[in-house]
Amino acid sequence: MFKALSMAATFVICLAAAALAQSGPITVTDVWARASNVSTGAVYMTIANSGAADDKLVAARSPVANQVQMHVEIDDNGIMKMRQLHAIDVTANGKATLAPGSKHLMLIGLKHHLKEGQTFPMTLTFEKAGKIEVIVAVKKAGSMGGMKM
Ligand SMILES: [Cu+2]
Repeated sequence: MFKALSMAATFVICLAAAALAQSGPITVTDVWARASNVSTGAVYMTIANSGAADDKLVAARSPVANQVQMHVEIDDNGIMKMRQLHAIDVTANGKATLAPGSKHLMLIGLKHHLKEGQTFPMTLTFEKAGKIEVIVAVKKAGSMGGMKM
């Protein structure tokens, strides 16, 4: 009886967590961060918009960092640089892909290192869809370094 109840509770919590990554036509999936042992980190995700109106990500924050900025990596005469964005567009019936070498959310002033296997929460704010809470999974640091501020 007790086991059945706790399993049911776990199931409900999983459903709730999955449902939270959506608001209106906006769905956020594949949210992950690169492991980091320095004061900054990068978060990647896929944002889909199934609606008929354009939307945009206008802000993000997380308890693990003092600040979260929206960045894009650009190739400046062969040197990869990061530029801050004021918003990330998610067009109607389209999607925005945040991935290494392109757009990402930059964690500035990490309060602790990000270790592979950990998770942490992040709040995304969209102009129309409002706030969406996501859980970020920390993955291996990988070999795509060379990020310069
Ligand atoms: Cu960056």
